[in-house]
Amino acid sequence: MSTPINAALVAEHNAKAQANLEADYAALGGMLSRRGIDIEKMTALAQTFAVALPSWGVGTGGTRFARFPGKGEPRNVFEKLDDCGVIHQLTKATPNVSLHFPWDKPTDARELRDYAANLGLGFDSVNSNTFQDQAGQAHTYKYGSLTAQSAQARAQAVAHNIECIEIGKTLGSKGLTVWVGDGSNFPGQANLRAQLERYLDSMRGIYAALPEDWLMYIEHKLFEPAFYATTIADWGTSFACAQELGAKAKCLVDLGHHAPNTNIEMIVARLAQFGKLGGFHFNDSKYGDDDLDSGSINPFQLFLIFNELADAAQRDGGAFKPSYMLDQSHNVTDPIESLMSSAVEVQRAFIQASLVDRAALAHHQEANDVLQAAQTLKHAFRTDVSPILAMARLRSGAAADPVACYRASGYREQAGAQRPPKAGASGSGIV
Ligand SMILES: [Mn+2]
Repeated sequence: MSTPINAALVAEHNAKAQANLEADYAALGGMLSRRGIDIEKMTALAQTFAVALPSWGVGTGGTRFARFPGKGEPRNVFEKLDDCGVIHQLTKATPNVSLHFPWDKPTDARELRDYAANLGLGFDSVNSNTFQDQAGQAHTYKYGSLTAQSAQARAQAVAHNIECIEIGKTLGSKGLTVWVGDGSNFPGQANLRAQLERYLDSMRGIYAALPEDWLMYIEHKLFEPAFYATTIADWGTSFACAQELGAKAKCLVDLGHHAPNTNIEMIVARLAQFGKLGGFHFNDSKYGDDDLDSGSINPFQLFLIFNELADAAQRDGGAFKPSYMLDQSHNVTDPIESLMSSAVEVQRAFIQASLVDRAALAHHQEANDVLQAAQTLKHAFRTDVSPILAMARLRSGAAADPVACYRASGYREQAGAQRPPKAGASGSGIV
C-alpha cells in the first residue's frame, strides 16, 4: 500500500504533538470519569467512525456565477483518488469514496478498484447524473430525465442508472444514489401527479436491476434547478417513493436540501422509526443549498441529528446502519483541508452524541423536567472531545492535527507543479 504523504513526516508530526495531547487526554479522561464515562471506550468508538468522500469534493467548486480554480486540482479520477488518499491517511475517518458518473467513468473499473485499494480506499455508493446532457447524448434532459415526457429520454436515463450499477458492481459498491433535478419552473408546465407517476415507473426499472445486497438511496431536494415544483422535493415524497419501490429503496438526507429552519433531526427520527433512513450527505448551510463545510454554521444541529442516530442505534441495534457521506462544495478553501476538517466535525458530533446520558434524559422526559432534559443534551454538546478525536487518530496512525501535518507536507505545492490545468478535465460539480 502506498501513502501519499511521507509516513516519516506524519510520525515526526505526531511525536511533537504527543506530550500535550496526552496531558489534555488525561484531563478530559478524569472529567468524563466523574460522569461515569470511560474515555477509552469513546476513543475506541471514534476509531470505528467512517464517513465517505465525494469524488467531486476534491476539486474546487463554484457558484452559478463563477468558478475560481485552485492550484493543483485533480484532472481525472485517479488524481481525485490520490487526494482522497491524503484525507484518509491523515484522518483515518474516510475509507470510502463515492464516484459520480459519467464524470468519473473508468475505462477499466478493475484497474480503478485496484488503484484505490493501493491507497487504502474502497468505494461507497455510486451516483448517477441525469441533470445535465453529456456529449453525444441522443436525447436531452432539458425537460426532465426520469420524469421526462419523452419516453426515449426516460429510457436513456434508466439505462444510464443501470450502467452505474454495473460499474459499481466491479468497484465493490453496494448502493446507487439517485438525485434528479426534474420538476417544473412554471405553474402549468407539468402535471404534478403524472410527473411523479413517470418517476416511479422509471425508478421501478432501475430498482429491478439492483443486486440483492444493494440499496437504492433516494435523495430529495427542495428546489433548484426546478424553481416552481421539484418532483422529489421533500422527505415525505422520498418516503412515499421508497415505500412504493420496496425494501431496497431508502431515503437519503442531504442537510442542505431543506427550507431554512426545517427541523432536520425530526426528519431523521421519523425516517429511522419507519426503517427508511438510508443515509446522509453532510454539509452545512445558512440560506439554502449552500454546500458549506459540515459543522461550520450550525454544529448544534449536527449534534442533534447524531443524538437521534444514537437513540435509533440504541433502539434498533445492529440493524440500524445508515451510510454517511460528505457532500460539499469548496470555493474558497483547499478542498483537502475542508474535507479533513469536515470529516472530523462529523466525527465530533458522533462522539458528543455518544456522551449523552440517555437514562437521565429519559428520566427528565418522564418527569416533564424540561430544563434538565435540555441541559442533558447541552452538557454533552458543550464537552470538547478534541483530545478523544486526536488520540483516535494517533492510535490509528493518522495525524494528530491533520491540517497542520498536510500543510507541512507540501502536498498542494507538489500537486500544483505536477498537475497543470487541462482543458476539459474531469469536472467538479455540486450535487
Ligand atoms: Mn447531496
